[in-house]
Amino acid sequence: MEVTELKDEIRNGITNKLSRHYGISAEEATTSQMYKACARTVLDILLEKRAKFNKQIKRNHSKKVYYLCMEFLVGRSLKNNVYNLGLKDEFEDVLSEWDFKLEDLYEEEPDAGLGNGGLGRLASCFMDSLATMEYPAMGYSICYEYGLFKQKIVDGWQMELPDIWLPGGDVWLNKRNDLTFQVKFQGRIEEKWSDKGLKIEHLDYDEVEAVPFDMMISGADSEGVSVLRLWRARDIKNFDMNSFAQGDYERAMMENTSAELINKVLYPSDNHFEGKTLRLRQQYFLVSASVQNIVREHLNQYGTLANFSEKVAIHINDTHPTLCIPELMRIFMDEHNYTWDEAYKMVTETVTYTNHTVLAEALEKWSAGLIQQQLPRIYGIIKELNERFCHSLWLKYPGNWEMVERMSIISHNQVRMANLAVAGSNCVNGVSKLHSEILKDDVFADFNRVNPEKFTNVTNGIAHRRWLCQSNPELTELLDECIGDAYKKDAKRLGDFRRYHSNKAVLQQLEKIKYNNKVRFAELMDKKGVTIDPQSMFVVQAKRLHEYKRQLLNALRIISLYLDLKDNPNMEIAPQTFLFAAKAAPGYYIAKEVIKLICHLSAEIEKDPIMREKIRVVFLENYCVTMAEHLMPATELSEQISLAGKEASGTGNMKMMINGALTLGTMDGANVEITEAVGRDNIFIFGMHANEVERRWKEGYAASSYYHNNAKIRRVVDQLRIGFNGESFETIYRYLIVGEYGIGDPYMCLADFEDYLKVHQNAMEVYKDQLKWNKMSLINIAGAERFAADRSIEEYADRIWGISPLK
Ligand code: T68
Repeated sequence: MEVTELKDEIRNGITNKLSRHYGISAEEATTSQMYKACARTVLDILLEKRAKFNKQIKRNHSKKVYYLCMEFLVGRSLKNNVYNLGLKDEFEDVLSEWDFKLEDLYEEEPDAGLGNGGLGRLASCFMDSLATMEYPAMGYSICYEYGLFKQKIVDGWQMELPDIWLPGGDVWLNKRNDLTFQVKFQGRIEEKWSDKGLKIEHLDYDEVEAVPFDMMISGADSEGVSVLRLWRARDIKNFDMNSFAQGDYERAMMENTSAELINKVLYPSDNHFEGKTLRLRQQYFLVSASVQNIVREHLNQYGTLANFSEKVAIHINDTHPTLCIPELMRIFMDEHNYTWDEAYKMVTETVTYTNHTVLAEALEKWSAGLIQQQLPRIYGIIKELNERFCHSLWLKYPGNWEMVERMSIISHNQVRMANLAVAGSNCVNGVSKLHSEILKDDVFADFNRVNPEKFTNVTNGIAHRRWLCQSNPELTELLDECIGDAYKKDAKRLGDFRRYHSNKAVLQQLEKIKYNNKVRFAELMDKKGVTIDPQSMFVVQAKRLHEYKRQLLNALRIISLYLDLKDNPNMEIAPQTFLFAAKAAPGYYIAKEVIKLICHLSAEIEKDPIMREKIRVVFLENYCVTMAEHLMPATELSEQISLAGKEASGTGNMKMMINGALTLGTMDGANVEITEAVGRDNIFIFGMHANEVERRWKEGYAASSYYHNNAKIRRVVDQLRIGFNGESFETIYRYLIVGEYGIGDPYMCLADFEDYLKVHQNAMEVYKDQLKWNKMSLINIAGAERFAADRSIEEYADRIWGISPLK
């Protein structure tokens, strides 16, 4: 289409929306009304585009992937879609006719925070890549009414407020009343014999209706559009028609809550299993509605299920949607009369699974009784699946009952979801090389012995168009000038930037861009009443608050520096700002104590006018996708300091590196591959390696010996009891030295402490030599070529799902 035509279409779209929804003209519109009118205009463009794309997929009989995930951390949509559609200039021009700025409209949009952290954000990045590379794909999740809570810090303590995103966010949702499905809970199962054989009947169940709301995600410079289908629950059975008919409205309205509870709120813990009934109902609700939808769509197109696994790949992102395995079995057997063996074959050929954690407390183990009560038919299938599975193992490894018990799906009245996911799928992957090795050697060692071909690795990646091009326009411009813009569609081309590693002008330009981004970030924070000096070095740890991620180690190091500066106020150091951004799960006490420590340490330093010129600690309230988009481009040193072996991959590490930050981290998750990509000289690595951690742990780790034998550590830890800003941190002191079960410091902060201090000193030395620093920064930007989500998705498509792009 011609530019003028495009602009006409946009102008008409906007004025029509304004007139239809608000009865006003563009001149009369508020910023919020204009945002919504633009969003609706974009949505219309996307719907049309999606319809075309869908037609082609259908015509080609392409195999399709369905990505099931309890979380999608979408963030804002307007900017991303306008950018990906390539309509930024056109929108800007049209809006300027009415004195509106596109940038201002972006600010009207609330984040869709339907996820906790890395797992949910990864799912969103993948939707972007799937659309851009024109893969036939669809995402499924829940339309939570409240996403991840809003964080408020009061006197250093985290408070949680509801995240009300729908007014403002709902313009992106396209309701599909024509595609509802019934999901059954509770009740009882009866087996009846007839001349057609055994018939399973589910009686006295509670029924909930699933209503889909579609979100469109545009591909960049492509014909592709991904649909993210979000389910909402609607009550159908509990409505008391009798009372209603008799005019007793009060009574009829009662009870109308239990179904709608299902999509009320996202569970706010990451990397932790929550065995609550409502969470189980959420999981089954997602799975049942999605699988019914997938089967229906397949039947509509092909009229048979015989070719199901040939045309359908269902991916379960972590174990949260694992119930899709027994749910598919149920549909194949109970509704389409397949035998057990036929159904099992089809299911395992269809389903694939990604593991995102090795933490024991995160592995899902549902009480068998709870599943039996809530999902009686599903429980029956899991039980039979387990019996057959254990029997086959027994035949293969006669007498090895220990191994069979370890691999069993049900054990001690608990359903182990990871074992079910592995047994019911054809491929299992970890999210970084190291993590995938740990899965094979440790978590799934027995499964790997039986089916080594099932296990593989796909290292995570990020949507580089969002995290580099949209978030960091100045760096994007520099890259365009140096290497052209092919890297936007082909991230490998970013590697070409290496050529400039000794180009002084480019290196200076990099430094200037970083400074400008820091200034912008400081200005943004200033509006919120937070003072940051852009002349200081920005050292950032931004991620969920978790013991294994060791924000505490970072805090202990800052305390050590603080004590040194107290001793010697004239110490020469480059001014540094230590930025923390993290949400803690609401019930995670020690995590909240760490936030409090950081905040009080910050206040203590702030009181000392000499100290605060040199170091400053800032806790950024309410970290979310939008804040990350401002923070990543401003980061100079990226803290990735988890205990080796615990962080499955990390993706913040990739976002910071692609924006030119240097990583200071342990040999954990994708840090290992980042080290490979940039070389040992362009990264700051410290601490024990995963195997060393394991060995030390087995020997019996004693944090107290570090305390007793190392004066520096002792002084820092003792300072916790003395406290900061009038607040003592006895709990953290005890956590480190005494421990809950006699094991102090379970994530070995003290063991890595000295090495961490050293590597920081080393980083500060290099920082003094800005040219060298910029060179390293450039090599990191170029090295990020392999951490694009496009690359991850290509690997999934080729090696795991067996799907091809449309063209
Ligand atoms: C993260 N996991 C990993 N989990 O911790 C991170 N958990 O290393 C990895 O990079 C990322 O996944 C993507 O692979 C999570 O984010 C959760 O958020 C979560 C949510 C609910 C229950 C358990």
